[in-house]
Amino acid sequence: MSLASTHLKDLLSEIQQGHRLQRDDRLALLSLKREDDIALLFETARQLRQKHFGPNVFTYGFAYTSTFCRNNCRFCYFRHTNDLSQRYRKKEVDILQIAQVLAREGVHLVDVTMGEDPLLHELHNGVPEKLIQLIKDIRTQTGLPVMVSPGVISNTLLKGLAEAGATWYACYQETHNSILFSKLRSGQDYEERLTKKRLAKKLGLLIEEGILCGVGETDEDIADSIEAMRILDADQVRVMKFIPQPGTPMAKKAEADSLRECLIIAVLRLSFPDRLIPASLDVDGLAGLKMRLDAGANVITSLVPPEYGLAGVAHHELDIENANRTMAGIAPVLKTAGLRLAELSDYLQWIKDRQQANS
Ligand code: SAM
Ligand code: MD0
Ligand code: SF4
Repeated sequence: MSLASTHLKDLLSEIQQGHRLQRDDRLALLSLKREDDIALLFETARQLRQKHFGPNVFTYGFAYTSTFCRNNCRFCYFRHTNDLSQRYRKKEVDILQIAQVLAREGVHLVDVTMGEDPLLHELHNGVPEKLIQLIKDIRTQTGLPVMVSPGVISNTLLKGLAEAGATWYACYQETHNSILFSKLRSGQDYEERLTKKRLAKKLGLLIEEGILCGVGETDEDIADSIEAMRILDADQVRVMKFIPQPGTPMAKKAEADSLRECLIIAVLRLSFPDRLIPASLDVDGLAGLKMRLDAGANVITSLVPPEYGLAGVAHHELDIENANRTMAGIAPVLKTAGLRLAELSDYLQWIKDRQQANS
């Protein structure tokens, strides 16, 4: 589907006036090729972000606490059968120290992410206590909101995490094409993964839904994902381009195009003007930050403190030990993008408003 430039201008100005994007509009925008058309789309995305958030950007610290995983996702470096990936499991005391370092740096949230590590699911008196206690401790010691990204967990653990004071449950479907899902997340249940997010929402958690691009999806699949995110009423929505990982079945697949990720970020912004959309440092490192912010993202994720032996996900090393994924690293980029770090109170207010809207 192609869109003449005059129609594009009309469509974008309608969107600015509150017109809700239809599936055909999304498909047309996703297929834009001309540089100046894409620039116009990004400009509209920035204007919508400005309308809802002003120049404020939020920042998320990232702690990948265990790289052990029982799953075998074809795209992931940490898949169970990848002998090349180095495994570690951080101790509670070290994770708390990392959380405090992040808090002192001034991030707005700590994202506690992990592989589906069987040890995390161990029961103590019938309760999977370890992660619940960790979240409680991070909450009391930092006072910051916490996101948990543990993959598919039991309903008991999910409920325990909500009660422990977690604010967010992040769990990305990657695609809402169930056939492609089965190829990517082989051996995993599409409905089960989706249902955890619905339950999390019912439990009062905010939820983040996400997709990958460059994994064999079509524009129609992306449009379907956006519709699925809308039905899920996700509070934060993301896309990340696929990065090929050594030792995995998709190691030789070509790396996706960053511009395509940015195009999808912009269409997400037009579809969800008042929601949070990440620009992840995990994908193209610090060098890729400005283009994602320019496409309408308003959260910088995957800030990782150096010297703690922490890994990233899409890039397990890029820009970590050189301290590029820190507040000091991102500060100049924010400035050139004409944005500023939000106050913590702004972030807490946004959370409160979303929780109220959800209840
Ligand atoms: N194990 C949990 C799970 O899978 O939900 C939490 C980890 S979560 C941070 C892993 C996410 O990183 C995946 O859902 C996927 O979106 C992204 N990811 C993993 N491998 C990637 C790769 N090679 N390129 C880009 N993104 C990747
Ligand atoms: C990121 N590396 O934000 C993190 C991760 C998990 N909630 C997030 C994918 O890019
Ligand atoms: Fe495990 Fe998550 Fe990687 Fe899949 S994406 S292999 S569930 S860590």
